Amino acid sequence: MPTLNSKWRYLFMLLGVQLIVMALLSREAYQKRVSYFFRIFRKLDFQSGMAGSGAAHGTNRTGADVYANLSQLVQPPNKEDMHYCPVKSPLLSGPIHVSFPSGLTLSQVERKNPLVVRGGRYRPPDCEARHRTAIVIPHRNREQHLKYLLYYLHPFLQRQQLSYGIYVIHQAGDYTFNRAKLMNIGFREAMREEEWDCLFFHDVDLIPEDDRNTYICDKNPKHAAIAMDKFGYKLPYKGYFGGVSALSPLHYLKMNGFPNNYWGWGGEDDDIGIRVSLAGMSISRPSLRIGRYKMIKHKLDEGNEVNPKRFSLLAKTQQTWKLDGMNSVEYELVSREYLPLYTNITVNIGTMHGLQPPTSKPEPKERAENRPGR
Ligand SMILES: [Mn+2]
Repeated sequence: MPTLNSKWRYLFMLLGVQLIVMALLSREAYQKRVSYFFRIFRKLDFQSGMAGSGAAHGTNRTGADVYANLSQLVQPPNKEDMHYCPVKSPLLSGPIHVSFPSGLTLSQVERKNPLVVRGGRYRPPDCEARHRTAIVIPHRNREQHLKYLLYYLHPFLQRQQLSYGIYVIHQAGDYTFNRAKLMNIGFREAMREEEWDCLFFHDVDLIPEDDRNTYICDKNPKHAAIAMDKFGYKLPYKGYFGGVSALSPLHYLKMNGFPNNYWGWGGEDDDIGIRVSLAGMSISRPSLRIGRYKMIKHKLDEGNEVNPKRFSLLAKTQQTWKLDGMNSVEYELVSREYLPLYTNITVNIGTMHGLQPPTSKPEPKERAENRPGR
């Protein structure tokens, strides 16, 4: 006859077995499913008013409000005694809380960033920045993502006391998308405006989650998006160079920029990684703890289908990198607009068959008097 005691023993044994199974599953490919269950609990936790508590737990740690402590930024009474900013910004706080509130508008982002000037430029009001960084964002039909990125990126860069500018390189028309070619164009268009000492090539859907991930260049080309939520906050493979990377103008020219011949999704980031080593450089990376990014979930875009040629192209990088890149990029500038939060550069980049005029040519919006600093 089973006593109460043996019933309990049964129950504990069952629980134990379940725990072991869970542990095994979470180690293997089922990690996603298990973390889904945990997330349900965390959501409840979040809803009961725990948002922004600053507590760090597991991989889904919450962090500070990215706008916290930016109200301290004011112009000093006399601009003559401006000193260099400190080597380490006192505004940094580590993990940033990232969520995507519906109903956010660009004018709200503008109001939250009163010190950002036309074209998406900023310099610290109270000290002379040690670094000048341009952010280059290839873009088409991702207005929602861009809005969230701007919401997070502006205060993130201000916390780092950088002098910066944001360039959105918009591919005109609906021909196949070409991310790497747009970045070559971003490099050229940004450098002709200012002597940036570092360029961050930034996917529109990746939000940095730790403000110690400084947007400055290293001695070697830097791969910054090393820990994305999409890959379980780990590097997916050793040579991965996708998402967000940082190169100085010297790095960029040394490797002849990026390839122009990757049309559609995939491969170009690996090509860029290979170029880095072919040009005799190595890849630098921040630590896994701070190179963290949240990706805004989305489906594969129309006009950005998986590129079936990507593997055969990759096999030829060694033969092609000196011929195809910054020294061969061809495009047609359609417009340059200095918007409140970024500089929008619309370009016709043609197709893999060459540079043809777009079917309907939009009116050029560029006006000389609109240009800052030239
Ligand atoms: Mn994406």
